[in-house]
Amino acid sequence: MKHNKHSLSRRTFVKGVVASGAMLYGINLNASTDTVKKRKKTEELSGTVFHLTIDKTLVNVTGEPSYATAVNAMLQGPTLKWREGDTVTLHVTNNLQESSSIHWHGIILPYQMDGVPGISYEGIAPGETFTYTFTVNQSGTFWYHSHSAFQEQTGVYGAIVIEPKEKDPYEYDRDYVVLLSDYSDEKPATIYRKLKLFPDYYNFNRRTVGDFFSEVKTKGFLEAFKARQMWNKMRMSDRDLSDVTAYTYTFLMNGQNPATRFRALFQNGDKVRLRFINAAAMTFFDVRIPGLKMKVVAADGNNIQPVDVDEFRIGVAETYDVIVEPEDDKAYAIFAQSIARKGYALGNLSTDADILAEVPQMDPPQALTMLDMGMRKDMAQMKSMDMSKGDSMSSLKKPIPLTKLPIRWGVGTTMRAMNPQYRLDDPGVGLRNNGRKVLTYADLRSLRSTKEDRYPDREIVLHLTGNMERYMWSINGIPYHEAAPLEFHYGERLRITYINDTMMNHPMHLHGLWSDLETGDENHLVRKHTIISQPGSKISFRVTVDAKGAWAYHCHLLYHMTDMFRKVVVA
Ligand SMILES: [Cu+2]
Repeated sequence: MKHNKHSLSRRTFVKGVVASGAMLYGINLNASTDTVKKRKKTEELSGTVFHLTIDKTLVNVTGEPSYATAVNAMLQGPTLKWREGDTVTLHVTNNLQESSSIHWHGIILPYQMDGVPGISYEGIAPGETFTYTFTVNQSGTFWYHSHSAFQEQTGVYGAIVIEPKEKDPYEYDRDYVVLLSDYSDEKPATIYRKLKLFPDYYNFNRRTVGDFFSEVKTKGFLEAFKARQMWNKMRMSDRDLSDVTAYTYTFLMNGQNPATRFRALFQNGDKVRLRFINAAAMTFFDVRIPGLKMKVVAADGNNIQPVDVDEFRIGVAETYDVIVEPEDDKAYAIFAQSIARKGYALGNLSTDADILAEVPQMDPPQALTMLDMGMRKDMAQMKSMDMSKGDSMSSLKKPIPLTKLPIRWGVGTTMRAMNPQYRLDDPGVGLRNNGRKVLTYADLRSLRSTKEDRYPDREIVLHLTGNMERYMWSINGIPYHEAAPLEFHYGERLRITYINDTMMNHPMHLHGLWSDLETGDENHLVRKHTIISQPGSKISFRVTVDAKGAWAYHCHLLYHMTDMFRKVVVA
C-alpha cells in the first residue's frame, strides 16, 4: 500500500505541474466556444414568486464536456433579488434522477423551510416540486445551494441579494455579485472515493503529518519535536493547505473560468460594490484587486464598520461586501487565488470590457508553522505577531458554566492541538507578512451595537477533529452517524468555543441561528453565519437561541461535511 501511494503521488505530481502550468497560461481553458451546449448566462430574478428547476445539464466549463446539475439551466444559478419585509414563495422542481434540495444559506427562517434533507424535511424527490415560503427579515448578500449528496459541487448554487428596508448605510453607483466556485469534470463521488483511498491524491505536498503525531503519542511531544530529523520530516508536509486542488478544479468567478473572465464595468468616478460569495465546495480563496484598496462593508450579509484592506481570505460559504473606487481609466484584475496556490479565479474590472487587466502572479505557498499545529507561540517562531493580543481579545468578564459533551479520542483523532490560541489577528497561513494589509477577524466590528446583548448563560466546547491520513473527520472525535443531537435550550444565550485539533481550516456553519463572533469588542460583536476555525486554534462566538426546531450544524467543506456534522435540536 505504502508503495502504491508513493508512486501515485509521483504521478499526481507530474500531472499537477502540467495542470497548474496550463492554468497559468490559459492553455486548455479557452472554453469560450461551448461546443456542447450554450449554457445560459446567469440571470437575475426578482419579485416575490420564483420558479426554480434543477436539471442534469451537459456543459463545457473547462474545455471538456461534463454533466452539471444546473438551476434553471444556468451555471451558476440565477441571482435571486429579494426585498426585506417581503414574503417570498419559491417553487423548486427537481428534474434529477435523485433526491435534491435547496438550502437558503444564512437566511433566518422557520426550520421547515431551511432545506436540509433528513433534518428540515425529506428533500425533493425526483420529478417533485417543493414550495418554500417565508418572510424575509434581513438584508444583504447571501446564497443558496443544494444540501443533497454532492450536488453543490456540480452547480446547484446561486446568489441571493436582499435589498434593505431602510437606506443602505454605504453609497455606491454600481453593484455586482462576485460568486466564486470550484468546478471539476470529475464526478464528486469519484473525488470523494479517491480522498478516502489516498487523502493526498490531489495534494502532492502532503506527507508525514500522521507519522509525526503517532511519534508524539509514543515518545511525547518534546522528544518528537526535539528530534531534528522529525522536524525535517515534518517540514515536508507543512504545505498541507487544501484537500482538493486545481489538479482537478477549475476556479470560476460568476461561472466564468480564468480564460473567459467575468467582466465588471465602471465609469470614472464610480463607487463599485462587489458582493463576494464563496460558493466553492472545497476551496478557500485569497482575494485582491491589485491597484485598489477595498473597503469591506459587510461580512456574511451584515453591515460592519468599514475596513480598508488590500486583501482578504474568504472561507467556503462566507460572504464579504467591498466597495472600491477605481479612478484610472484602466483595467483591474479581480484576483482570487486558491489557498493552496495552485490556481485562481479571475475577473476583470474596467471601463471597457475588451480591455483586460494583466494577470497577477500567484504568491508562493507558505508553510504551516508550529502555530498551525496548535503548539505554543514561542515554539511557533512567529515573533512578528503578537498573539497575546489575540488572546486577550477574547477574555471574558466573568466565567461561564461549561456543559460537558461526550468526547472520544482514538483512531479518528490522530492530531491534537496541545496549546490552541485565539488567533483573531492572524491572517492565516499563506497571508502572513506578505506586505499587504490583509483583513483578519480582529478587524470585524458590527455596525450595530451589541452593548445590550445578554451575557452567555453557559458554554460548550467543540473539538474539530480528524485523521487526515484516513480522511476521517468528526466533532469531538465522534462522526455524525454515531453522534447524539446537540441540545440547545430555547431562549438561552450560548457561548460556543471551537478547538481545532486538525491542521486544516474548517468553515463551520450553524443553521437557523446567528453566530455572534467574539472579535475583541464586546460592544460590536460581528454577526456571522459561517466561522472559520483556523488550524490548531481556538475561537469563540455567542448564539441567541431564538428559533425552535431542528437545525444542521457542520463544516462547510463538502467532503468533510458528511462526518463533521451535528443535528441541533432547539426545544
Ligand atoms: Cu472541515
